[in-house]
Amino acid sequence: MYGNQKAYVASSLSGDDMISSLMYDFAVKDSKCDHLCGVPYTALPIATLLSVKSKIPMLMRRKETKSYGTKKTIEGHYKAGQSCLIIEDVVTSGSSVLETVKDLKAEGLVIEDVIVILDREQGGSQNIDSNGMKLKSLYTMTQLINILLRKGEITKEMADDVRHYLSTTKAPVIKDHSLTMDRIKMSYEKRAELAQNPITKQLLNIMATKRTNLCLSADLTSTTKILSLLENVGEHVCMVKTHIDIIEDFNDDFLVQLKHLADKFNFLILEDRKFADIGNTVSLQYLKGMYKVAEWADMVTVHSLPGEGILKAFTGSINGVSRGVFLLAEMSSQGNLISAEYTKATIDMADKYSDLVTGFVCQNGEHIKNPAFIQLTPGVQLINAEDDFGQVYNTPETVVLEKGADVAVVGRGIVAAKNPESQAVIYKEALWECYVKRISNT
Ligand code: S5P
Repeated sequence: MYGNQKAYVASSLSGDDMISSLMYDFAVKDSKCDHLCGVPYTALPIATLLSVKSKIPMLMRRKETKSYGTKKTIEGHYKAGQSCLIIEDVVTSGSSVLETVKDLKAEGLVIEDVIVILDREQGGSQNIDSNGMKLKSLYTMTQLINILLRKGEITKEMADDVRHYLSTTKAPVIKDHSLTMDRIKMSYEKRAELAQNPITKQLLNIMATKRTNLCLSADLTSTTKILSLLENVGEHVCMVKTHIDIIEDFNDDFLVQLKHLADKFNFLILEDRKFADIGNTVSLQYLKGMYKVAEWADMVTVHSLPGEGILKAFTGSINGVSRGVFLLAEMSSQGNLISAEYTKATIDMADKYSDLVTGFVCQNGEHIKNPAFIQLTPGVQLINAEDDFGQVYNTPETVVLEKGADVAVVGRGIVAAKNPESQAVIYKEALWECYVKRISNT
């Protein structure tokens, strides 16, 4: 039990004042957080007193969004990336805490700790823990019963009844992926503010302004066919993915035209080279050879297989122009040999290179916690299917809502359609609708 409790009980302080003094000494005074936020409504007086005492600015969460004006759910002065400590009076299941956290995380705030006056020990602590935070309680119900029993305020029978009730009545288990994957509830605009790599920032801003999270994989072998496809589809995509080495009539003029279309329609170019050699060779493959990928590709795909050295072959800018890298953390093909450990190690590898790495090519982004990284997911068609070579397709709903894709890659779903432009519109709208649903408060 916390040491000063007795002294405060005996003092002349009362009610909210005494509780806030206890809470201050217990968990606020040494906290390095940028903000405090009380869970509406009953914890608001305590949070307010703690904010005044600690001089840590308070944020307010509206339970009902205003129907007029800014429609903001969080009031206060804050920036994405700042930390916030949650204040609650009583925790049973933790669901109110989690609702508040969800809204704060949607604004890009970082939440690690929740402090509560009383933990009823019915599962709230476990729910908060399994959703990526720590609960610190001033009192547990067991401690409170023992104090009341010792003071003769309740009988032994009553204490046993309450203990029995608490141990047999457990709150439902709550696991919400959007709470552990911070990026999932955040808008692309907000995430752009956090991105360290200028290309990532640019991509997120293009997605937000063009209202599209569709990447076209232009897997055609003739330059004229690719250019005419992009002339029709360019306005609907945020990114075009190329395989430059499958083109049969490659020439330098193609690159000039490709860049012209990228400027005209405001999309970025990803060369899907899947580099996978030692750093020195990759550096030559990237900078030299007939394709001179570094000169025109905003981003490239890179395997993590050779280890960290491969990332040293790239720089965040070439001749003053920003560049980015997508690391392959998973593959969409049936029976591929990538393990869960490999995926996790790939994502961890990027931490030190956040000024270079734009994101990850993967199917399931549960390990991508940092909102500054983009999840790029290929293997997307309007119905679940498979091709003759083991490529597995999931629908827009599955990849965006269930698996966390930020950008979906569609190749043959559009390229092989009778009317690629109208098909691109169908994909664009379906994918955008899923994203809007994902970041909404439902
Ligand atoms: O795991 C992967 C990674 C990539 S980059 N699975 C993939 O399919 N890709 C690429 O995405 C693949 O090389 C192809 O260019 C595109 C998918 O094309 P589609 O025609 O199957 O949609």
